[in-house]
Amino acid sequence: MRTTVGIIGAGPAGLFLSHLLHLRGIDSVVLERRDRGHCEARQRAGVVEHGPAAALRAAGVGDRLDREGSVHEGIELRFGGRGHRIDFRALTGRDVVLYAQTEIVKDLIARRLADGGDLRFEAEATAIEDVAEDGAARPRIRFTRGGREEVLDCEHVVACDGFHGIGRAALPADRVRTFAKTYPFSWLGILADAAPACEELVYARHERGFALYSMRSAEVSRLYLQVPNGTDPAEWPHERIWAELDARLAVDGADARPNRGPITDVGVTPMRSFVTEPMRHGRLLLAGDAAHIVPPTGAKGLNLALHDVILLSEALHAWHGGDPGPLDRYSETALRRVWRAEHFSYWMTTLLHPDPEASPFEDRLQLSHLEHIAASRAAAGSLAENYTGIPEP
Ligand code: RFL
Ligand code: PHB
Repeated sequence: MRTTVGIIGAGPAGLFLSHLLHLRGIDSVVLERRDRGHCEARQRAGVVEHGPAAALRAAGVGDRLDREGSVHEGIELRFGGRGHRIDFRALTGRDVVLYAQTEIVKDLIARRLADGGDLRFEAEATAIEDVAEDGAARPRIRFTRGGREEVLDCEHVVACDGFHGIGRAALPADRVRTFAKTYPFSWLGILADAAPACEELVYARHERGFALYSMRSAEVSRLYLQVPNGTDPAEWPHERIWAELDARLAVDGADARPNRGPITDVGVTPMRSFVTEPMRHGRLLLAGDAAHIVPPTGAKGLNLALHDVILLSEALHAWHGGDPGPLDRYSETALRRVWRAEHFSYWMTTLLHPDPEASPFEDRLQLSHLEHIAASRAAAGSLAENYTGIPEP
């Protein structure tokens, strides 16, 4: 079997790349180890920056995002029993769209299949190898499907296979540097059939821990609680979850409790920062979570994945037109944005989570920093700029 671009992973990165390449007349095959239903149901990100939202529209896959997504012109920072609105529109002229990653994945799968795209579910890539052909080394993906081993020969391979995929490990260890940071807490993610009690996202810093109030629709709330690493969701019966959310989202003199309703999904997400440099070796390229991870506090992971593949589709198109320059610069260009997002996500995380290992001094600094953002237009502007879309250098 042969294709121009072999893509491992049918997450947002792999699917959008396959669609963007199709629009440029470049064929690809997407190999995905899970089944379609699993990919479409995996609860994850919700915030789409202005730029990636525009790119989805420009690629003809933004109709439902425009119809069903909701435009958010700000967020609330809540601490010390008070809420402080960060007005994105006033500070940056931009906004973000709340549209679940599950829906982006559904839209992209439907569109690829409608366009005759070659998506292979339950096809697990097991190795990426170089094969000598006409004096050049071409990449080959080995994969298993239905118990059989098969091979896919390609001009390029793009590993969009997430943090636990095989792509990153296929880069030669002596050419690669990785940078990593862990955090002394995780997030408990909660999906509930309950009408959101607020219109905008609330990022709450409370002595008991961070809480995030987000939503999926007029009927579904998406909530997160900071929990210790190693937490088993079974330690969090539904009554405990609601009581904790009530406490952490409390506002002085007002009822800020979230509306309650049946909880349909609970999961624990560890917090991690991670970068691989470079994101390319020869004809093997990395994109999205395969190359970099951010803690979810800055809402950047999905956006970085989409930005990577926008760059990559342009670079691969140029390469096929005889210009290798953009592909040669792919890693360096992508990493500039990645590092900005790494810093912003780290900054938002350390700003909003009381660190169980921090000293009382550091705790006070955190509160002072929050007060500064609430009081200073310049400080709030920096948060808003980074949140809505990282300014190009
Ligand atoms: P994905 O989505 O992990 O997809 C990788 C795919 O590769 C498949 N795969 C393989 N397939 C074949 N062979 C193999 N050997 C394979 N190994 C793996 C996997 O099955 C999977 O289908 O990576 P991608 O496409 O790079 O997309 C990245 C995003 O999913 C991720 O960055 C975001 O979800 C992060 N994130 C958020 N990002 C935002 O921009 N805004 C947010 O609000 C936001 N909130 C979040 C988040 C991530 C979270 N979790 C659970 C990690 C909230 C949470 C709770
Ligand atoms: C979400 O709605 O899932 C969400 C929103 C903002 C974040 C992280 C997750 O920072």
